[in-house]
Amino acid sequence: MLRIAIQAKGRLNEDTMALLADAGIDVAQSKRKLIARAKGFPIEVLYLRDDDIPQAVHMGVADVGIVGLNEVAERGMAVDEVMRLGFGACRISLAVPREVDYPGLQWFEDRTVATSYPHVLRQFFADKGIHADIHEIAGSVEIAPAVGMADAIFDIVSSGGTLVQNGLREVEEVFYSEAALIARQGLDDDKLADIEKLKFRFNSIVSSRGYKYVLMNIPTALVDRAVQIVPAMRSPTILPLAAEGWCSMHVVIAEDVLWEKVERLKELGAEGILVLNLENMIP
Ligand code: PRT
Ligand code: ZN
Repeated sequence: MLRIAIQAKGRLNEDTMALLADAGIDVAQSKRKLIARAKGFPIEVLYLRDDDIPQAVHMGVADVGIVGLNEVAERGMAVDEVMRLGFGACRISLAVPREVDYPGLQWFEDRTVATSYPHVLRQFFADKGIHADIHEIAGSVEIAPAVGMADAIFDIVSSGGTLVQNGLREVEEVFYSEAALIARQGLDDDKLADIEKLKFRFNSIVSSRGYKYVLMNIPTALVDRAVQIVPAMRSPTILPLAAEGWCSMHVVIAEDVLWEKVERLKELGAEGILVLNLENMIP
């Protein structure tokens, strides 16, 4: 039986629970319990603060975990990154007061930078040969320059709205992060086999995101031209219709080009176009 550590509450919790549910792992939602048994997969769920997940996995309190790569990098714990999960995307960036005329990294020489990610920042400055004073604070990093605690900050950014609200400007993107499945190093073969199964389920969910399943009726004579509009995974599925000279074509289309493709197919002569959600895509 595997034990997986996930964030008890916070930004990653909802997407993590949804991923487990889509993967057929049914976790009893009792928030008061630290550990819950799941149905549908031999797994136990351990709810932790995200900061504690890399260490829990490193030490074997849990075999696997779902956590932001930013936390994995900051904690500096040796764990294996099994796969990236496509949610919780953000970056850890250096930001300076808006009015600073920023000439490049040398601006940070001998300045004070407030952050909750001192380890990642120390490594970055060491690589770049910058000597700065790193001031570790636990929260509300973005207000540090305004209250005179620091010249700049190094913090998580996603939309950038928080920086703007605090009169700051992002000048260097240092670390890209998203949620990932991590595993303890040196697990036995039984556990590794279970992790492979978990990975297979997660993969089929993550790779189906951003795609739609599209069905349409189209004159058989136009199929070749339709295929050029929508190059499918391997080749589109074509089924004959009872009506002479017509067929039904099924394809997978990326959401960002969906409407453009559908309009072109309609112009070509496709009819009865159905767009369906795609839950899993098993390669
Ligand atoms: O209680 P616990 O310790 O478990 O949670 P936490 O409060 O430490 O973390 P939480 O829940 O806020 O974030 C969990 C993880 O989500 C982070 O470690 C990142 O991997 C990821 N993530 C993704 C983010 C953001 N996006 C994000 N925007 N974490 C934090 N933020 C903060 C950011 O620091 C900023 O202050 O959200 C604010 C808004 O960001 P903007 O740029 O959209 O304005
Ligand atoms: Zn945290």
